[in-house]
Amino acid sequence: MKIIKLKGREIYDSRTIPTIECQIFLEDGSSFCSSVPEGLTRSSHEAHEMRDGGKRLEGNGVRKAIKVIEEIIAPSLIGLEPNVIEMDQLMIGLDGTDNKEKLGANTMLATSIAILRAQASMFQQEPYELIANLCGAETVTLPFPLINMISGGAHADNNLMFQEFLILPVGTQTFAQAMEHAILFHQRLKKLLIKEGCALVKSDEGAFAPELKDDYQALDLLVKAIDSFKGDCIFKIAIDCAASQFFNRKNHTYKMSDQSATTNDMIEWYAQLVEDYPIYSLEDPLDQDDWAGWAKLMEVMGDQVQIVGDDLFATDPARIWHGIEHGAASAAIIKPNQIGTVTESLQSIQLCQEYGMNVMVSHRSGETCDSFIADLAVGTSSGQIKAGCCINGERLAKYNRLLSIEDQLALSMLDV
Ligand code: 2PG
Ligand code: MG
Repeated sequence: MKIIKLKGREIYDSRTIPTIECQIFLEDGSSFCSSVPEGLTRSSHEAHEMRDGGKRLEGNGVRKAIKVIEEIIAPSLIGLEPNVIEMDQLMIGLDGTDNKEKLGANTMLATSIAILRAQASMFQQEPYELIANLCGAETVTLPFPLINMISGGAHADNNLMFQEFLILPVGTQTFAQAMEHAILFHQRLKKLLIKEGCALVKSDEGAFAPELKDDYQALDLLVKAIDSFKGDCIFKIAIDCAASQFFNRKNHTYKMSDQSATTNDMIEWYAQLVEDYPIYSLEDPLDQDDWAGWAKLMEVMGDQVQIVGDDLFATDPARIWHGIEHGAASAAIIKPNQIGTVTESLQSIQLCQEYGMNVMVSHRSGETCDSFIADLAVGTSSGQIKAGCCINGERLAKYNRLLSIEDQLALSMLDV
């Protein structure tokens, strides 16, 4: 089934920033769409995002990206059958730069995901089934969700230093049950915040963004909500510190409220935090280029808590490999738009899995309703996913897709 046309379209993400949608048409009249998200706290190691610049839409328009899809990529794909691995290679060749400067990671990823969907449908497969095939996997598993409940940092208009305070429901048998517990938690936390007199302001990812005394109060609120379940549902806490945001590159210190802290101070402080709170995971606890600090942190607490690299790795297999060699983290965040193609995202995941590093597939803070990352998490059996709070359509699109996949897998097991 050959590709007959590619179309690019400018749509808006959850922050009202323009983003690119790609639609691929096949000769039987079917078509497949995909759109890509956009990050706010971007790693400086992410691939290039193509935007128009200039005055229109504050420079964020994606008309150039539309032109790239329709005038540069389309002529190379039209007349061929969709094949994501081959076509990703083709686009990487067309781009020819180290960081997708010419075609744009946003442009390439939108096209790559649409190709994957078209290819899957040709074989009457779901996208996650094709992903599992591409990875040579015979079985798949559902990930467990890490759900953002309180936001701070650059994602919220409040005084909290850390970007995300997430919870993960533990001890549940199914994804559906984990979601049930998360939803109950969200309701419980809402009541607690009302009781504390906090305004129910929402962050970019739909999480609560209350004005609190400090980050400890956010953690205390989560613990209070956890305790209120009296063991009926069990939760652990995860934090995305997004430390590059409060790192001062000039004097190599971290700004914590009024004080400045060295890497060693930060490590000591995290060690205490992990003692005091039921923390399962710390994402980006240190700056994205503080490799030595990360390795030290791993030595001190790597066996007690999952240490996750997001800005550190930027989904780049080369940086992940460096991290593996230097023992810098025990998990990697995978955000396909940091690298720009499905194929390279799969390479990063497989590299982690081969060398015993955990994988957490992730959304971005500016999202569309595209649910590709849900299929990516299942098809690669990533084990973990974070897609924001369990509220707002663009976040629920991912969680609901996972519910639907779990349901399909249960049905197909019954069929056998
Ligand atoms: C993160 C993400 C998503 P952003 O840091 O993990 O939660 O934020 O998309 O702004 O980089
Ligand atoms: Mg992060």
